[in-house]
Amino acid sequence: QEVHAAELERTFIAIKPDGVQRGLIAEIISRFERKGFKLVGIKVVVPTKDFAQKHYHDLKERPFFSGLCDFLSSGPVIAMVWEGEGVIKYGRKLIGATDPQKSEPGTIRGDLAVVVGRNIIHGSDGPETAKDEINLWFTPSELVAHMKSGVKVEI
Ligand code: RTP
Repeated sequence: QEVHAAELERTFIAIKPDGVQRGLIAEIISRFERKGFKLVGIKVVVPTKDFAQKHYHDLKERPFFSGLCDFLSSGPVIAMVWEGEGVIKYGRKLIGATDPQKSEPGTIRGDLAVVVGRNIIHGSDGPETAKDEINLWFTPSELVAHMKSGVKVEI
């Protein structure tokens, strides 16, 4: 059965500075990749504090907002867009609960993190947020169009 690009769901996933600093990039990418999701955009960015505040605008009333934005802008972040059926919800499942003390073993945070302020990864929490976050972090030309098979080039 053919799936058209327009029907394919996309989500924004970021490996936060602690995940990068701890050398967990490959480990995290590998979990999404082995599940069967497709990587359609990726870059290394050091966000400014202003940019971090835009990303976390929903949390601006929370007491940890400023510290959280300082942290997100403290070093390189791996910004990614992953594509696939159910990727928004299932991506959150792969990531695990926000507080690593409550994340199940087998999840990224459950296996690899200990405290909520250093939970190594971010994932969009719904279709609207996914769209907003993808638009905030990426331009359309930075994302590949969906291809039916992995390789398109014929030689
Ligand atoms: P994320 O957006 O990063 O995937 O996390 P989330 O939806 O699971 O959690 P959310 O409530 O949106 O919080 C965003 C990030 O804020 C940090 N946080 N710190 N100090 C605290 O009590 C606290 N609570 C949340 C976490 O890094 C969380 O991922």
